[in-house]
Amino acid sequence: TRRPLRRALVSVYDKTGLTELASALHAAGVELVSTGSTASTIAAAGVPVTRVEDLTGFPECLDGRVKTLHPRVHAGVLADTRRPEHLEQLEQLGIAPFELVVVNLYPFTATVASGAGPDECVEQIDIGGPSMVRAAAKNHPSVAVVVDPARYADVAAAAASGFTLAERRLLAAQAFAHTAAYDVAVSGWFASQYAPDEVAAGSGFADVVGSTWERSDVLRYGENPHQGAALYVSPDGAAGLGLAGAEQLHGKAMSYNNYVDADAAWRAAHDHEGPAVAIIKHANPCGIAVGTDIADAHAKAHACDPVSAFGGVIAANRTLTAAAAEQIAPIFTEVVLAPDYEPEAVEILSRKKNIRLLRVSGLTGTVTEQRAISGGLLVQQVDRIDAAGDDQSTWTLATGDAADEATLADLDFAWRAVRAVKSNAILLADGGASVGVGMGQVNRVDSCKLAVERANTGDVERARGAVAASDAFFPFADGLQVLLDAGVRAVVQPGGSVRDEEVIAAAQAAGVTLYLTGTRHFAH
Ligand code: 93A
Repeated sequence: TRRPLRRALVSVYDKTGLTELASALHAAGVELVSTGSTASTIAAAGVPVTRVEDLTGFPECLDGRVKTLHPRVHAGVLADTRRPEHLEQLEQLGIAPFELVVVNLYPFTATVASGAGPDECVEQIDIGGPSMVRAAAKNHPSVAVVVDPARYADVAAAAASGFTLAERRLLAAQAFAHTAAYDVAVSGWFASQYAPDEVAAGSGFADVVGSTWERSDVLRYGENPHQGAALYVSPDGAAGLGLAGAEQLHGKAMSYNNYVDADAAWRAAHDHEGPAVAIIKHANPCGIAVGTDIADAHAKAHACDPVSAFGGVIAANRTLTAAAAEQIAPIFTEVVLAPDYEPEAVEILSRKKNIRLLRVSGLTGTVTEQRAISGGLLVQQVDRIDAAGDDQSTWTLATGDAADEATLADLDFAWRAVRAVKSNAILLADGGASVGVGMGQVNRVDSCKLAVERANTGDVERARGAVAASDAFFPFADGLQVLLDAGVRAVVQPGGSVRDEEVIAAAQAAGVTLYLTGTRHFAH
């Protein structure tokens, strides 16, 4: 199925690797046809090249807007050489077919990013390039198409023998992905420039659909080894913001699951204002704490569940200190994230070969998040601790004595921390640290039992005297009763169940303070 290369159409904006490619093709006996400055670059390297103008008999015109948009070019790209009648027609028209098309497009995204004005941006919308790319990709039974200079080595290697059909199919798939991404960038820019009100009014979230997300890394695999995966950065992330734009200071390459957990950890640590540390496993916290400094916060977070913290991801919302690094070093840890590191901290942690150290600049400005569903995509605003009911001053005291200052601080902490726990979520806290987490159960009673069980593992009984937060209301009194029986001193929950009265009565009977937020924080 290899199709020997006799003629190649080469028209590239990015001249990287061009002369080497042209030399290799020429050495293999491939005839080159090129546009203006591509042809000049090839000729300057001493490689023979035919100018498109000489092929078409038509000058490049209109400032280069019309270069390759000509039947003599497109018939040569689109002829299906499996069909005798196509070959016959080419013969009659005096047109030779192309077996290879190498194109890369005008740099539209880079022009927009440079802050250029609208006219300049529009001028950088490539018309002829995508036409050739799409034509060649459509005609992959006859033509190989290359859009990425990273592929030139493959072209040089295949110059003498040609590409197989399987290779041409793969190249075609990449080519269509490339032009599709290009058009998404163009449409996104047009929407934000010329239809911003429509975008804001949210015919949904056109900012997502039309955004210019770029692949920044191909990951070894996805959630499991049989799943392919890649990392994309949003336009915000490209500026080095957020996890996707992180700088890795040490360790093995990040995996898909590392990213998932790192993101959960990073967000959880940023839900608190004081120095905070979140330790995450399988996207759930095995400990979250605030402290006098990062080392203190880490010690408290780790103490929540030292067994589960093994192999976890640790995020700090302040510079990671040497003292914190000394504490973390003996614990097997997959990833550490921090806005910065004391130089000594990097040195201490780098003694471990595999631990990944990431420097991350803030949360992104990204306000929406996506989740794929079968046949589509769900888009929503990101959940942050900024809803009306997250401000303690808006809470309603449903029963019991108004909490003292320390208890209020713990309730505030627990409410912020429970946001990071997968639903159904119950979090017990004491002294600015989680002490028991009940996560991801399909009924709230089980989450309550789990939180209490975790708090009371070993010989410690930490549930007694702790405060509790529930991410959503108690539908019945039974879940809350588990917490009351375990001796919690105060509870915060959204309220709003049809059985609120029963639930409040249970707290009242136990003499426990209960606050209602009116806001919930499901996380599924
Ligand atoms: O302005 S275009 O849309 N019109 C065309 O007919 C055309 N043909 C090729 N842009 C066109 N190209 C693009 O020119 C290619 O996609 C490539 O990016 C660039 C190469 O031009 P040169 O060889 O003059 O550098």
